[in-house]
Amino acid sequence: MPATATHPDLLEKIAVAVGAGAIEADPAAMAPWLTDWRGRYTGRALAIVSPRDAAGVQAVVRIAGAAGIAIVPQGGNTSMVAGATPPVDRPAILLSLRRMTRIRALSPEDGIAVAEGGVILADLHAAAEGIGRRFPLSLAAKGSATIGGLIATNAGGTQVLRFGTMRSLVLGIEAVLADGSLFEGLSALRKDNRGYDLRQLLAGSEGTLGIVTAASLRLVPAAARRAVGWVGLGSPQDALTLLRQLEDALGDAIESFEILPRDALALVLAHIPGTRAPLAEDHPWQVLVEATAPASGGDIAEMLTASLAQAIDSGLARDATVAASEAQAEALWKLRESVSEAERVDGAAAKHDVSVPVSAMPAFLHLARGQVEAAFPGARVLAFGHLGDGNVHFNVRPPTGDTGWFAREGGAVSRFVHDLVMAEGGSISAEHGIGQLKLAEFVRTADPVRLAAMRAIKAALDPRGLLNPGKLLPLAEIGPAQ
Ligand code: 2HG
Ligand code: ZN
Repeated sequence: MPATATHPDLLEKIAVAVGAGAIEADPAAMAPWLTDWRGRYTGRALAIVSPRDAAGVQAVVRIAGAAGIAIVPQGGNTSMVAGATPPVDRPAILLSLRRMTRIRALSPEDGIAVAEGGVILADLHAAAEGIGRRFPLSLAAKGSATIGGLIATNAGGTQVLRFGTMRSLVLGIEAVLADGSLFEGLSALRKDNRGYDLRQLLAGSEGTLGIVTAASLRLVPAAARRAVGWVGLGSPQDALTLLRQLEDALGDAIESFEILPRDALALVLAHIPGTRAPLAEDHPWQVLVEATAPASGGDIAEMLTASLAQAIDSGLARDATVAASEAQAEALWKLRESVSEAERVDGAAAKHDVSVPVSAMPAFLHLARGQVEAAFPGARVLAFGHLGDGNVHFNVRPPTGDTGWFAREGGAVSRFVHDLVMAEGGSISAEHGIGQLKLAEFVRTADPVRLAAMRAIKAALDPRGLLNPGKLLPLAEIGPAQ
């Protein structure tokens, strides 16, 4: 698509509104932002436009809208479902929030941070720490994922067990809507019952209803101490029993409870430099558990160690270690957070981000694995993640050495896995969203009432289908831009 030749006026108008320095139309410079993190989708853009403020975003949306050009919002480009990759079949502006990095306010009294859409999660963590508070959402991509994208996808991560997903941490939102108007919903009132909750409608809308330019976010007291343990177990059922025992003993100090099968640890040790096995022996399943406590809350490491020792004595756990230093805690977290990257380095995988009721997860893991392996001989299931939330990444890797398998069987495997999940009353997207990757499967499996309501909302707020087309809802159902 000869971008600048086809739409020179458009880019000129945008340059007048936000400055020529905010526009990048060089194909080589744009390339890294046009392909998704796993390298499965590559889109096209007339230009990447990076405004500095909400007024700039409004101007770009208005100018592009007047020309019928789509807008694809993007933060750190870490979507697992190609939710921020532009389309190939219609002209689009890639609207990057990466220059909107201001933390507008930090209030320890209100327990609130007001951060712009392009603020990187790790930077928000640091800023909150600076005032003795904590923003309690974390995930492996924290060094690049941005607040706007985390809200747009209602991100989960590794602390959902205690603090919920992004939705439960968002108190207010400022967003540019499809007509260029600004929804000024930053006021972080704890109580506000003026009808529809637009904030929560925008959270998880994947950029299809508005572009999040800033948010008021809930901060929690900083944890004075944390204890991180690694446990070897025989089965997911034992892991779940252990979680409930730890909760009985330590209450809501338990923040993370992440499960990994033997193969996931092996992949990390093989592909991620500087990692080593935390336990002397290899176990079929492993759990990373993190507990935190305030200064007055007793020695949390001692409490976790005692509970894990009891679990070993009773035969529930096979082995365990508790980090003796912050460096050891980081090393354990690195093992967990590197699974996705190790799997990516290893090669293609059919990825399924699924949830079922927590109590049903152990049986689901066992039965679904058996059924997938029977139906797709040689396929290797790698299911890991957030056991305490009833959400695992039920990924399926090709038979060893079969390079054509993914293209041949990937779609059928995904339909097979999703059918098993739906039969359990589960969700085919627990935390990554729908984006492009899950779109066909979402439409195939979704309740028609849910789909109709979503289409009606989209049609009301973005009747021309200009915002992030081709994500979440199929284009044909909204109608192309005029
Ligand atoms: C995680 O929990 C992420 O590590 C990524 O959500 C999961 O790569 C995946 O399938
Ligand atoms: Zn996850």
